[in-house]
Amino acid sequence: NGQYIGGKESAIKECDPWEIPRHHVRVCSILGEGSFGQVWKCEAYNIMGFKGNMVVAVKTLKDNAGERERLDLVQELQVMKSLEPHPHVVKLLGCCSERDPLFVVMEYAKLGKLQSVLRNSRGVNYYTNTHGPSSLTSHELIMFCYQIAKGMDFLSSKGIIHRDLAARNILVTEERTCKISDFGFARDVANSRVYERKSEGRLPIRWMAPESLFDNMYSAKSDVWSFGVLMWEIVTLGSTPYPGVAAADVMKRIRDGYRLDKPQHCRREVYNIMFYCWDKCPDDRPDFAELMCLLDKLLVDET
Ligand code: ACK
Repeated sequence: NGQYIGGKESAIKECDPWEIPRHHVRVCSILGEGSFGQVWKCEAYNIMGFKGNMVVAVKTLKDNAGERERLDLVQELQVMKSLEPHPHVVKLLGCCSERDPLFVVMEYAKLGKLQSVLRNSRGVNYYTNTHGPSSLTSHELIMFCYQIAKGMDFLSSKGIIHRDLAARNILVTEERTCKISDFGFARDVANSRVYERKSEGRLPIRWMAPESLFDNMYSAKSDVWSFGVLMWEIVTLGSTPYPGVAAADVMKRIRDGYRLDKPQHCRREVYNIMFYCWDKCPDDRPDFAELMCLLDKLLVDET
């Protein structure tokens, strides 16, 4: 019962190879929405050389979105256009950008956000504090970390800083493969390596490195800090970091050298890796290539 959108559109300009005729995109259902954006499950017809219908995810802006949100989505599209395909980065399939509404057409990841996958895997008694069994094995959890490190190694090698790396921004496919998404904040900093944020929007405080929190400095190494927090989210099956602590107090604690505790069921070797990501000095943190090696070693030693 979906509808073709903008069915009368004609004469798509040839200049942008990413441009898809809007009437080839048919909306199936809404996947989710934030305050300014929406993501739709759609069928796209004859795109990317694929004959017939393909299930895709389409990101759009809501009517109340302002210029800033629009620029964020345009920026996200730009970053995605600049990347060659990688197995652990959500793939851009095309866009409808010649008139409003802007559509960013991406590959569809059936299981949705990693954060929900983690939370849904919890045993029934999680909230009574008696952990029931998880439908994810510890091997799978470390595999998620490894895949994300691999995707981030690729992005950082392209000079891309994500700046909002967190379980809510990782998507999971039907085959349980992790894909990095949500490049709305990402910046291509190939020329500067360290990005200085000029204005303050809503910030992901609990995932931010001290130099980002206090000096607005972002780099591949501030993404590494966030990766450590993301590992903590994975190991705790989607808990919110610094549970019960207000954001202002999180900042204070980080400044005073406090770090996330080792989760109850977390192996020391796993905690050591995340702790290494939280070195006060960015240069003393591992890079994503080293994180891949450390995580790979855990996976090998396990088997
Ligand atoms: O957990 P979810 O279903 O996964 O809820 C969110 C929602 O849209 C708002 O972001 C889902 N979503 C976003 N991008 C995609 C995608 N490429 N494939 C499948 N679901 C997606 C996300």
